[in-house]
Formats: sequence, C-alpha cells, structure tokens
Amino acid sequence: MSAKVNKGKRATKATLSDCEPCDSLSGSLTRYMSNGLGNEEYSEQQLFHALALSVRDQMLNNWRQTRTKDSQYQTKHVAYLSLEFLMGRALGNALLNLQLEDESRAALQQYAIDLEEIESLEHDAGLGNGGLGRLAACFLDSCASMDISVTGYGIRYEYGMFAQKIVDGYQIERPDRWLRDGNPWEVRVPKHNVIVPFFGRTQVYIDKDGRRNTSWVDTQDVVAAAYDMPVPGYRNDRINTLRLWKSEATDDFDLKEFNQGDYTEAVASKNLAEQITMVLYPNDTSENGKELRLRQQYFLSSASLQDLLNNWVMHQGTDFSGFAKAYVMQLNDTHPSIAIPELMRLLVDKYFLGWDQAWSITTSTMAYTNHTLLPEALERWPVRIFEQMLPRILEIIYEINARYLDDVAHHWPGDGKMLAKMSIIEEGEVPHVRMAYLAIVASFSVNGVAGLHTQLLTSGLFKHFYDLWPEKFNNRTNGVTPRRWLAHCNPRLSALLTARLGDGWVKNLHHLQKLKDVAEDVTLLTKWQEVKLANKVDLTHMIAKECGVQFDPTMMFDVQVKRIHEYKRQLLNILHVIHLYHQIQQGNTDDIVPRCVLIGGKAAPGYAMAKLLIKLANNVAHMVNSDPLVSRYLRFAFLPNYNVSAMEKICPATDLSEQISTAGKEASGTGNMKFMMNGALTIGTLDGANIEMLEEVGEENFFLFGLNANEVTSLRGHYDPNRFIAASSDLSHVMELLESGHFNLLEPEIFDPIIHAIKSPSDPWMTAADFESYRLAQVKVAIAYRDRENWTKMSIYNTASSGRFSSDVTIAGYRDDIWRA
Ligand code: 26Q
Repeated sequence: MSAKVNKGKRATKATLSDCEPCDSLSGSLTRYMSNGLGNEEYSEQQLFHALALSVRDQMLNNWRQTRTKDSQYQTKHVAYLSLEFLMGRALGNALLNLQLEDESRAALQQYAIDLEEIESLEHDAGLGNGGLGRLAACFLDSCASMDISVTGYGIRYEYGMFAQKIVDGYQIERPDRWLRDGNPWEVRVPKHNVIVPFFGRTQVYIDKDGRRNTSWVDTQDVVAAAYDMPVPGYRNDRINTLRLWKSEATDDFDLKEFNQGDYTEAVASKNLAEQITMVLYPNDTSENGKELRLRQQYFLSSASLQDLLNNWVMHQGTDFSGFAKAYVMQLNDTHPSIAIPELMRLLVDKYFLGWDQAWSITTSTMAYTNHTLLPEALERWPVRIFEQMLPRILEIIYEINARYLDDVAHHWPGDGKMLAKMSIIEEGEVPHVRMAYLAIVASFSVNGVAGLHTQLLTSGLFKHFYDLWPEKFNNRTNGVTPRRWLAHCNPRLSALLTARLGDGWVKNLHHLQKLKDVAEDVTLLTKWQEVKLANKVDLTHMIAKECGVQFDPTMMFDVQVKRIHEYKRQLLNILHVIHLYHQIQQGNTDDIVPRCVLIGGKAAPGYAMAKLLIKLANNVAHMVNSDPLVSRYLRFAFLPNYNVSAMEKICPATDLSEQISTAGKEASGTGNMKFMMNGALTIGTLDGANIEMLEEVGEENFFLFGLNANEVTSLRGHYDPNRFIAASSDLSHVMELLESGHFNLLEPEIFDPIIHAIKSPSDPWMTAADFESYRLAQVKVAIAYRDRENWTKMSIYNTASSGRFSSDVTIAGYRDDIWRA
C-alpha cells in the first residue's frame, strides 16, 4: 500500500552521524522524508521509518548523558542477562514515555495518515517465546522509569518467534523476518565488539613470576557485534540500553583458512559463526541437547561479561576489589547461567585473579531467577558437548563442583547419596551438567516469581539447597508495566482513569485503589461500560479479519491467550465450549449467557500434543460457528499468530480471563495481570500469581475453581479420571460427543491422543478432575454477567486492585532486596 503525499521524497536509511538531536521532531521527520531520490510517492513503511528515526534522534542526548552518568559508578549497575527480550513494537511506547504523541500527530498531519496506522506498520520485535521474555521487556521499562541503571543483554536474532499460520486447522510455522525492512531503533556500535572463543583445548603454562596459569588455545573465534536499542524511561531523562549481540565471522579466521587454500571451508566456517544468532529457539521448556542452543547461551554470556569487564577496566583499571560493589548480574532463568564459569574464566585466566578472589566476586554478583517448577524443564547439558565446545569452561565447572561438594559433605557428613544428589554433575551413562544447580551454588540470590512458586521451590525441587543456604532464597512476584499494558494499549480507559484520579497512576499504580471509593458512581459505571464496549468493537474487527469469525460485542468476551501447553489446559476450556455447544443444541438455553470464546497461542513446533489441541480448537470452532442456532449464544475463534501486539488489542476488550492451569504448574503467569489491570474478571485455579490476585481483589470478585496444589499432589498415584467422567453427566456428554467423531467427521481418530490423555490415570494435568468445578464456576460467571451493573463494579474492583502487579513494584523489590542498587 502506498500513501500519496503532497511533497517531499523517499526516506532513506540514516546513520547516527546524520542525526541532529537538537532538531524538533517534526523538523527531523521532514528531513528524513526529503533525504532521497525525489520520488513523489512514499510507502507508509517509509513514513514509519522516518518517524521512528526522528523519535530516536530525540533520545540521543539523554542516551549519551545516561551513559556518561552511569560510567561514573556512583550507583550499582545491573546487567539483566536474558536469551529473550520480547519487546513487541517500540514506537507507541516511546512516544508515550517521551511525551511525544501530540507532536507526532501534528507532524503527521501533512501526510494525511494517522498515528495508529503508522504504529501498526512496525514489525514486532518477537525475540522471545512468552512470559519469561515479555517479563524481561516489562522489567526494562520499569527500571528505566524508576531511574535504575540497567543494561539488558540479549541476542539479536535474525529470525524471532515464528509466525503462526493456520491451514486446515493445523499450525504452520513461517519464519519471522522482523528485520526485513530494517530496524530504525538499533545502533551498531563496533567499538564494543568482542571476540568469543569456542572449541580448541586448554594449556597450562608458567608465567614470568612462576605462577601456574591456564590458557584456552586453538579456539575458533566468533565476533560478537554490539547493537544497541534505547530504552526510554517514563517522562524522566533516563535512556537505558538494550545491547543485543549478533554473531559474525572474524576476518582472521577466514584468512587463516584461505591461506591454506581452503576457500570453501573459509566460507563455510563463516556460516557457522553467523548461524549462532540466526534464530530464536521456539520452545518454552528446555529441549535438551541442542548444541546450537548452548552455543547461543555461551555467546551471549561471554560477550556480555567481556563488555562489563572492558568497561570496568577502562574506567577503573585492573583492580577488581570494587567490582562487586559496582555490578550485579541478574540471570533470567538458567539460560545465561554459563556466565558463572565464564566470569571465573575471565577473572582468573585473563586478569590473573586468584581463585578465591574471583569466586568471591562471582558469588556476590550473580543472582538467579527461576521460572519453572516442571522438573523436566530444568536445563541439563551433556558433559561431552562441553568437553568439545567449551573445554576451559568445563574445567572450571569441575573445580566449582569439587569445592562446593566439600560444603555438602560437611553439612551432611557421611551421606554419599547426598553428594550424588546435589552434585552439579549428574552421573550416569551420559553425564550431564545441571545448570540450575550451578546457578544456585554460585548465586547470592535465588528467587521464584510468585509466592506459591517460591514456596514449592524451597519445599520441593530445591529443598536441599534451601536447607543448606536458606538465606539465598526469596520471592519476587512478577508484574507487568502499566505504561504499555494500560496507558498505551487502552487509551479509552486511561483517559477515564486520568479524568477521575489524575495521571499519577501511570507511575504509581496503587493510585488505582481510589477507584474503590467511586465504584458505585453511576456515571463512572456507564462510562466504564462504554469504554469496554468500544474496545470490544475494535477487537471484533481484528477477529473478523484474522479468523473470519464475527464476534458480537454485546456478548461476553471470554479469552485464553498464552502458549499452548498441556499444563495450561486449553483443553479444559475447549471441553467447556463443547459442553455449551451441546447444551444449546439440546435447547437448554435458559441459563446460557451469550459468549464469544477466543483462544490464541503458539505451540512449540515439536510438541505434537499442543499442536493437536490447536487443531481441536479449530475444528470445534468450525462446528460452533457454522450452526446458526448455536451462534446466537456461542461463538468460538482460534486467533492465529498471537503476539505482543495482538495482546495490546485483546486485553482491553476482554470480559473474562481464563487462568486455568493445573495448580502448582504455572510459576506465575503475567497475562493474568494484564487482563486484571484492564478490568477483566478472572476464572482461575489457585496457581501462580492468581493466588495473589485473588488475595488483592477478594473472592467475591474472582471465579475460583479446582484442586489446589496439595490436592493435585495427593491425588497423584490414585487418580481415576473415569470416576470423574462417570460422576458428571455433563462431562460424560462432552466425552461422548468428542469420541463420536462429531468434530472430525472427515478425519477419523485424529483426536484419539487427546481422548486417551483425558482418560489416563497418569494424566499429569488432571483435566477430568477439575471439569465439574470449572463448569460450575462458569455458571457463576454467566449469572454474574447478567447483572451488568454489578459485573461492571467487579470489573472496576479488578482494575482498582491491580496496583501490586505493576512491574514497578516487582522491580522495587529486586532493587531493594537483591541488587541493593
Ligand atoms: C531452554 C533450553 C532450550 C530451549 C528452550 C529453553 C526455554 C526457553 C524459554 C525454556 C523456557 C522458556 C520460557 C519459559 C517461560 O516463559 N516461563 C514463564 O515465565 C513467566 C515469567 O516468570 C511466568 O509467568 C510463567 O508462569 C512461566 O511459565
């Protein structure tokens, strides 16, 4: 699509040196639009590019000043290490934080296009799978907004999270070429490039002072090229940095091979280097043994630590005695935990510190956040891979382990089993490195991401470590940034809140509490309903376009969007849709409240069961939507390619948020918080942060159901799903319909694995056990929704109680109790 504009030329790529940061936004925009070839026509994409570059220019001065200030080491500097930063789009967020919205609108007037349209042209930076990656992005916003000196370190994946298409109801993955039109936000900074070694061997040598040192030689080196993205704080002058590393071949390496005449080898090895940052792994649980993934992890960890140390040495020289006071590294799960032996290597082998001093620095700067309770999701790497790829790192891990096992032996004298149980090295036919154990041993802080999660970690998965070092463990309940997840994504509600409460809530979400005093106010209730309705109308257009299903904004919007996983139990939701469908077909419509059910999310490409659940959702949706009798009461859509930008449209329009994981399995959840902030009510289990949301909003404003974590554990071993099916006539009917092949008439037996899973006594997710309780909670939802005035009050109460789930609150906790920044 091309927009005709009155004058000017094509926007071209600008480099930093072109930028004149003192220009006004509209001045820069005109300049970028006229830097070109004299074409009379622009694509809207070019207009987006020019606006983004203009906004970036507005940040340059403060960006430099932030760096200068932070390099004086007056406050502690945090390095947030993460394999994922799920940033989404940057333009809207930057305009909000920099207060440039009005100016941008004005500047765009001459091009006869509105800002929202331009914003929608930006490709999502989908450099993450889901919760963990989006959490990192919310944290960056909070840190900048709270004036905390933080650098996010990540990977500049050429291809982010795959794009999901649905063909015949099945998920098809397409590559996400998010950089195809260029990335106007990033700045390449070659002076920060570093070299990361791989393979080779280690060598001991005696230095001129007679000391034994180790060097890692004959390595295959890869360049880590630094790309910086600005992270603007909310209306303060801080611009933090997200530094993303891209892998490139070294010239040296090429040359060496070339001189030996191996031209093709040289080119091939260049490919090998460049492969490292080519693609994000699309699994949200660890897929063990993939060598390239370990290469990514080491690449990120080494590049980031070298960068920190280079900075330190440049400003402070090689005296590291003050280093631990100046830095803290927060590890986003175990994915970057190889940073631990890497920091030891750099301090010992490169800067010649003694082991004890290096260890003391490492253990007072590393902090680890755990994001999962599923034992099968804990990262383990075959020792063999380490031996080849990272021989020096393996030696250091062995040394760390030997010294640590002395402590274990001391704590549990004579208990050899304990040594094996707690060793960083898992022995067996194929010995493995246990990354979580390495992270716990070397970190001064280990945290879970919600109250229940932390409790289950210390009493289960990491119990022995908790016995050994209780002081390391702490809880930091997750949060989401109210800038993106309320102020930006829900302008209608934001305007209403600000009109009522002033705009203090954007920086201090606890201000929303004051809504409780006016929740009875009739004009507020009316306006609140108007806002929700308008948001639902907007979403309706998106659903029609993306799914070909017409949602009716007067019906209840019941939404479950998140990664597709058995433990998240999209299946329970689908079974409930089948139940409603059956009721409607039977003519039992008296108690039915018309609803539109939306499910969206991606399945890991290798996760067959999750992919089958997508197929089931699509087939059921087809049956529901093609029966005109049913669609008066029920509509069902599966939204393809759920991502950050989709959520920005979905959460403001949702009435009911589905948070229905098997209790004890969802570490926290963060989508739940976005919905709550935007006034959705939650139907949920006692899992993750749901528990704390319920605590804040009260049982009367929350639809609770299902077994709790203890009950799930107790039922294990003697779970009898068929008893639950027999005891519920509704579930029996649902199973009969599913088993009859009603939803797969032309595709016999395709859903058998799902049917078997539900009926299996070893079903870990206990779907059948919670069905009846879920159904009853849904009946309560329907009754509550009929009383629109009361529903609206409950909605207001949810928003009003969401203050605790601002990531500002979470970050204040990290800052005060972990980082001491
Ligand atoms: C590891 C090794 C190899 C390949 C992939 C991975 C991998 C990648 C991503 C493992 C896990 C993830 C992502 C996990 C995740 O998103 N966890 C979620 O984190 C949220 C933020 O704390 C929580 O709210 C969710 O409960 C949790 O599921």
